[in-house]
Amino acid sequence: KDHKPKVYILDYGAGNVRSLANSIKKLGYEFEWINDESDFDKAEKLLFPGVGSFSQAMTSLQNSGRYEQLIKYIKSGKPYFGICIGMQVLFSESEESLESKTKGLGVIPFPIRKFSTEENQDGQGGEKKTVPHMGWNNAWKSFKSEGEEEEKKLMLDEEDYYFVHSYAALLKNGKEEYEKEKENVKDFSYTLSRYGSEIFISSVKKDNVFATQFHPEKSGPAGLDLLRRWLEASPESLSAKSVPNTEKQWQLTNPNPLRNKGDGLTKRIVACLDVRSNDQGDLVVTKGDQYDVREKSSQGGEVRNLGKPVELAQRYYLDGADEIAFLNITSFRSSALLDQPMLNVISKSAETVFVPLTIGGGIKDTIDPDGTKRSALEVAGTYFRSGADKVSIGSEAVLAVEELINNNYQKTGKTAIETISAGYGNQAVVVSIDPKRVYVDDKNNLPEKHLDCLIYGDKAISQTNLNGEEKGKIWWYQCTISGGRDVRDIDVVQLSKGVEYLGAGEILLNSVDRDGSKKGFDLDLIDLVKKSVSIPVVSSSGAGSSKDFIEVFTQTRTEAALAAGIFHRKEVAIEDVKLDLEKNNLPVRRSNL
Ligand code: 1PR
Repeated sequence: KDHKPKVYILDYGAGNVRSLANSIKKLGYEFEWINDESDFDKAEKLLFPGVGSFSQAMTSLQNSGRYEQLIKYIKSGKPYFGICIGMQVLFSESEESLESKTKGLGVIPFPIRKFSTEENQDGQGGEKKTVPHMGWNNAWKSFKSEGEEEEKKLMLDEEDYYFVHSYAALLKNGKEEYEKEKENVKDFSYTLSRYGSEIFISSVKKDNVFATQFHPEKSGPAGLDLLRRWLEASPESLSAKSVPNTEKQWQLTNPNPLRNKGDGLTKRIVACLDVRSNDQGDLVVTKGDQYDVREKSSQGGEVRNLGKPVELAQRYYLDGADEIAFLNITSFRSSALLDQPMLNVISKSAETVFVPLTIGGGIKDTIDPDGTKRSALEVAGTYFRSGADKVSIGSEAVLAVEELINNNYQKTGKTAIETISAGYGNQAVVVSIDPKRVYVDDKNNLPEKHLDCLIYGDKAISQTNLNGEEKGKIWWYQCTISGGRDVRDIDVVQLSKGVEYLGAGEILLNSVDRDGSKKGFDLDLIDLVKKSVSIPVVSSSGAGSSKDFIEVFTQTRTEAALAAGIFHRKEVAIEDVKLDLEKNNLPVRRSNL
């Protein structure tokens, strides 16, 4: 009875598979990597955490000879668990590889299609939908079927899981189309999820094959529980023949009425750790006011020390943070790859923190002191292998967009954003922006190129929360580099559009003015950027209380809100922020730790 099945993981070297390995270890199981064909024979259970793109995954399966081996394994009837792209490859084809015409494994006769950015976010005529679908969403059973009991053991209805993808097994709209598509999947059990008005298959099971579009290894306790159920189940029970769906009616609405509003995603709360070495050389979490992280000179002028990075990351995970970001705030002074302590912070954190991790600071082409050249792609790859899910690019992104504008929007293919998003997918590339407000007396003195970035205080959203302080004023948002030290002649709208064009998948939007101020988020800045792009925006800087989170989620369309100081100083608990958001009918992930 105590025999633990031999678990294998199939990896083709594209992105963060460390987290899956860590979560299996955390659950008390051993595993091996698939190294050669004989490993497929030895495997009693196989996990395939596909990352990157569909065609990249299929091409590397084919080139490495794994394609036939994988098909053979699946046909053998032994349990398979595919994650994200590891689910999509089971399907017949994907819109993502229309050009290369790469086919999928064809286990599920159904196509993968791209989410529409054209439709309105919530069907009520707001802004366009953000793609990728990134964040926490839930999944519900599509049918009441005889097979339900068996599948129920794996998937639970009410949990939220972490998704990040631009393509999905989308159901075509329209009743007739539904009827047709239903035929193709009638032998499968699956859950559905909703993004905007689009419904897609979020997990699927037939006989020995189980797969999820979301990442259980990044889905906190709910994801770990799902993995645990799959690991604990005997291979025989996992591979038992599924009972075909008998129910005629599709269940197309979320059974949880609260989850039928908005785009379907929960509002993400991100905890941010600004990390640097203090004057004693220890890596500490620090926190600035308007980016100044030192105590006043009358108090000794030391770098503020708010704790140890790994410990704090663990604390925030347990408190229910939906994501954790580490910003290596002085990294632009040294080579990121030589920064072993920072790599250790990521790999140590990834051992116990099962929500997405972002690492920023120094993601750019660098030269080691011994003259060795390191590309940004190499630097990012090292972080991904240590357990990071996304890298965040700051200064380098500003320089890249300046160059893009000077070159009349001709891409070079060589910037950090382009190379990393080509290698690891755009969902893995965050751009962190550090803008400053610049007040102007007269808009006529402002160069025309910045006019799209102009805010009139009288019409400002934030005039409501700043007691009329901004009345009569006009300002724009200028970008900075090197942690706010140097201002550049580029505004936040130009930068946001430019980085999206280059392939960034998310924007982390700070504000030098609001950082550490507890005055609330700069709603005008956030609204401006959100309206300029269709990638997710994480709003940062200035959070002072739950009220500020409610405000940013009701007054702008931001996907996520980030805070540092109030969490570090334990002034506000993440759990309380979430409770308050919920009271205001804003959906949040509740982690039952
Ligand atoms: O330019 O690619 O090496 O990246 C450097 C990164 O470090 C950038 O993301 C930049 O934002 C960040 N950074 C550089 N210097 C500082 C500093 O504080 N001196 N920190 C810095 C940025 C801002 C937020 C902060 C929020 C929330 N800190 O990360 O956590 O403002 O704070 P609050 O809730 O307390 O208001 P590169």
